[in-house]
Amino acid sequence: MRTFSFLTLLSAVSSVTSLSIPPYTGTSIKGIPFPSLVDVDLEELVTGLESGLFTSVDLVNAYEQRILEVNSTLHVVTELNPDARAIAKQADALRGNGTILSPLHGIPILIKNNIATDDLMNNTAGSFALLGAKVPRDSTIAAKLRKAGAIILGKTNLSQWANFRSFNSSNGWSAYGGQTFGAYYPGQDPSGSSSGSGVSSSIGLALAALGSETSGSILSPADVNNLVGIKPTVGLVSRYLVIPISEHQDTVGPMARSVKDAAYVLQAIAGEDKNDNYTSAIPGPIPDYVSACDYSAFSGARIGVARNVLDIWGRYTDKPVIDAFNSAVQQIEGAGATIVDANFTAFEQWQSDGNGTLVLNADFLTNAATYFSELSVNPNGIENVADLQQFTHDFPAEKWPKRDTLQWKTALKQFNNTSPKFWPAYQANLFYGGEGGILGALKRTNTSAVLLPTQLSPSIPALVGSPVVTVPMGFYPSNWTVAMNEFGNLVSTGPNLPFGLSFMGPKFSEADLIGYAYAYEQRTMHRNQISPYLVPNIEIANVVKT
Ligand SMILES: *[C@@H]1O[C@H](CO)[C@@H](O)[C@H](O)[C@H]1NC(C)=O
Ligand SMILES: *[C@@H]1O[C@H](CO)[C@@H](O)[C@H](O)[C@H]1NC(C)=O
Ligand SMILES: *[C@@H]1O[C@H](CO)[C@@H](O)[C@H](O)[C@H]1NC(C)=O
Ligand SMILES: *[C@@H]1O[C@H](CO)[C@@H](O)[C@H](O)[C@H]1NC(C)=O
Ligand SMILES: *[C@@H]1O[C@H](CO)[C@@H](O)[C@H](O)[C@H]1NC(C)=O
Ligand SMILES: *[C@@H]1O[C@H](CO)[C@@H](O)[C@H](O)[C@H]1NC(C)=O
Ligand SMILES: *[C@@H]1O[C@H](CO)[C@@H](O)[C@H](O)[C@H]1NC(C)=O
Ligand SMILES: *[C@@H]1O[C@H](CO)[C@@H](O)[C@H](O)[C@H]1NC(C)=O
Ligand SMILES: *[C@@H]1O[C@H](CO)[C@@H](O)[C@H](O)[C@H]1NC(C)=O
Ligand SMILES: *[C@@H]1O[C@H](CO)[C@@H](O)[C@H](O)[C@H]1NC(C)=O
Ligand SMILES: CC(=O)N[C@H]1CO[C@H](CO)[C@@H](O)[C@@H]1O
Repeated sequence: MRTFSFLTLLSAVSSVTSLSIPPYTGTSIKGIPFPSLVDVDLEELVTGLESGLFTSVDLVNAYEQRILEVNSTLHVVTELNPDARAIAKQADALRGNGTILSPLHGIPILIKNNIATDDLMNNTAGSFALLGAKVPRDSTIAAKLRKAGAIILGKTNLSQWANFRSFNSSNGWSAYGGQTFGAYYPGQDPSGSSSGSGVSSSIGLALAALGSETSGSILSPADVNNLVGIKPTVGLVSRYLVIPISEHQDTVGPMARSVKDAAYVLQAIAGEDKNDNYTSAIPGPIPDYVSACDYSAFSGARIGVARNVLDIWGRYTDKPVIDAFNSAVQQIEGAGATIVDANFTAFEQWQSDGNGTLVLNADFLTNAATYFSELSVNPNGIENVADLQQFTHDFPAEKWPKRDTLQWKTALKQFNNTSPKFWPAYQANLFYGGEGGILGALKRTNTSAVLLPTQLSPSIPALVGSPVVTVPMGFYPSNWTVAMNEFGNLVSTGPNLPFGLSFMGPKFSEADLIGYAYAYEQRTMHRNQISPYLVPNIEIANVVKT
């Protein structure tokens, strides 16, 4: 357990001579105790910057060296931003004359390699098809991070095309970035598709990272990498110039080590954008997500459990996960919530329905073509999914056919989302996610959130674009038997691997979900109960000039 606190450092800084150093598990900078970068949170980094203990340039140097320490074993980061140090210098200069753009001012953040930046970094979704491609301007997300003063430190590896290429591949593999591994067990499946974002946040290669989700791609890597992940409502965050799968399901969100840090990052990226008209559904001013972090959030709350989903899928879920979930429900009840069943009434019917795949295929055909048409430089002349498939088959480094392209082959046989056939398929999604799924369950039971183990939570909210927040809930016992993934190259479950708890809510209920997630996190702090087997050694102290 760490013992450093925000207040400890403030008093230490202001009275260095009479300092009595408290015990701590981190490092010390200029003789002053400071948490290790694997544990540090945003408020602690801000305190260090404000007190002059270190600069943003120091942070960039430390994080870059950490990335290089583990890059050849974990393959987490595909590209460093060559401008990061100059941006940090500028942030330091602004801070020096009293200009602070936001709480993220001068803080390094990594972003998934499908979020475009108009700079020297490539945006490829892990494919050589887009290497060297250029966008005419920053994605709205990247522009918002810059406006908040954050430093985009680099691009993280991912399951190629956000896992929309193969029927049989491995999480976290891309032709461009290689195979990402998790840091909690040698050869760990990092899950996906925001694999590098998950692993980099978990071992402190930046304060936090952005991932994207169509169905599980933030939640699942947050789950297995001991992180908080926020999958925002589709439309809360702009997708403009983010390589798409589905306009109806895609969203971008933070992956961080604490609920509050995730809330700070969400605050910076949420908001309306004329280039993504789904954001016009935002119901009002963006709430203050940081002050939504409320220890008493469960007091008087009605919280549901998707009991029938647990009954149906629980059979295939490992006992440690179910046991931890049952304890979590009890703790939430003990914290003042009323717990009721909130069943997804059409869940069984949904399992044998194929409309969800039709919707994703149809959206990808249209939305990928739109993204390609927005490029200002398109070196391989990729205009649509057929071109992409051809390129991938012809380019040896794409590892076809060992890594297949069956997702595209299937999509290309089908209609796109301008076809009249799209509407009924999409309506089926809205039923299974809505009346028959999460939205109906919330309404019928008058609950403000529904709980599931994160292993079981992503699919139904994905259908309607509703939000989910995951928080660490526990981990497998140290004698758990190792099991491999289907592709045969990754450890999918094993000793000490983490897992999380999901809070699912109505659209645009992020502030409530953050409140619950925080109230649960602060009572349990499961994140601190296990450590990664591999953590970089470089700390800020190693780069600070004294
Ligand atoms: C990651 O490591 C590989 C192998 O050591 C190296 O070639 C590559 O340049 C590194 N990537 C970055 C971003 O430094
Ligand atoms: C602060 O410094 C920045 C960068 O050097 C400069 O652009 C800005 O004008 C300065 N602002 C004030 C209020 O001095
Ligand atoms: C982007 O890709 C080009 C082409 O391979 C390469 O020359 C360049 O170094 C890459 N950019 C970064 C920041 O790695
Ligand atoms: C968004 O814009 C597209 C055309 O750019 C239009 O077809 C669609 O109806 C708009 N959607 C909303 C929700 O306004
Ligand atoms: C929820 O579903 C389970 C079956 O999985 C059932 O036992 C339970 O009674 C249901 N709860 C409600 C309130 O309908
Ligand atoms: C899609 O939903 C419709 C309406 O419920 C149903 O008739 C049809 O069989 C579904 N299609 C597939 C492919 O499952
Ligand atoms: C979508 O399908 C329609 C009808 O088949 C076709 O005219 C259009 O070109 C397709 N759009 C894309 C992006 O493939
Ligand atoms: C729903 O629950 C809230 C408490 O969370 C309560 O204030 C409200 O009266 C309830 N409404 C209905 C219709 O039961
Ligand atoms: C792991 O340890 C627990 C007790 O700590 C024991 O009950 C269980 O049988 C062990 N499992 C294996 C696979 O050895
Ligand atoms: C998936 O790929 C792996 C590795 O090539 C192979 O061993 C396995 O049999 C494949 N599974 C299926 C279902 O095709
Ligand atoms: C850009 C980059 O760092 N690529 C590395 C990713 O990982 C592979 C191995 O899987 C390396 O070969 C690349 O150099």
